[in-house]
Amino acid sequence: MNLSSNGVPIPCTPELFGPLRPSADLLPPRDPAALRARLHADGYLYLPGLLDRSAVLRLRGRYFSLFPPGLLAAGTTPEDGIFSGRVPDGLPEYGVAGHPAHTFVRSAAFDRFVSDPALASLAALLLGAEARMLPRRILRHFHRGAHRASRAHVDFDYMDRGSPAVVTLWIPVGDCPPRTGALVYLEGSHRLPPEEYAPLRDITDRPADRRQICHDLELTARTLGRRWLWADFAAGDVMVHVPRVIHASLDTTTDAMRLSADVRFVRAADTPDPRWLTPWSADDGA
Ligand SMILES: O=C(O)CCC(=O)C(=O)O
Repeated sequence: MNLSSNGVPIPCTPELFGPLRPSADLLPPRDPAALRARLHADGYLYLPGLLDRSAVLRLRGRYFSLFPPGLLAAGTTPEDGIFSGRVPDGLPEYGVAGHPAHTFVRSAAFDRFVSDPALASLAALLLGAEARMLPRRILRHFHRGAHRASRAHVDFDYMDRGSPAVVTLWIPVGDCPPRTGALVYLEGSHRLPPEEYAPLRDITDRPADRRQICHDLELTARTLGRRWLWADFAAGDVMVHVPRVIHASLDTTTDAMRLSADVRFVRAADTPDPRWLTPWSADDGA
């Protein structure tokens, strides 16, 4: 399997990659205390099949239906989300006003989907208190050929002006194996002191933005002596992670496009980072 992130190849070897540990067997009513302990031990929870697969695929279809003709391959459906190889002319920049992603995160259908009580009750269980979803919910859509993905980072660096007790839920909106651009987590990295990865920030392809750690995932893994943990995500799966775990995404190289949502919860009584209190726009600078 040829994998890359932001155009930089990363060899698919056992030294650099390992499997994410599934935790769906601990979901309530089975063992809530063990689920919480697992999140703190691993820095993430991989929950295959938490959501209804058909509801996730319907959401995928609704999003891709918003595009003008030409984005989807002939003879395929919006639910398939298969890239034609061409982005229609005249679309605004990704995620800014007028782009379908900007419209979609403000839509009733998206709001209903992320307001699924299963997500809020999971967040409440993990936070140990009533949970509040932050209104800045991000939709990420990547297609093959763009060589664009999320660089290695920790969420904390983007939300350090409010309560640090945050849980992020990453929801693939469609099947998302590594070649479709899956998220990968650096094993045990939530326990690393930030000074340990600070030098990597000088090697990034975006030196002006100190929040990202590095765009080179092989270099990150080798420097920190840890593997990237991966899974063959399917529609219906949910990942949960803590603000200090290093994660990144892989480039999309399949015809199927990568679509995902990330939503975050804090304790209802806590003060959240004010930048996360308004709906996401790709140019909001947060
Ligand atoms: O979906 C991605 O590529 C990045 C998502 C992410 O960083 C997050 O959910 O915290």
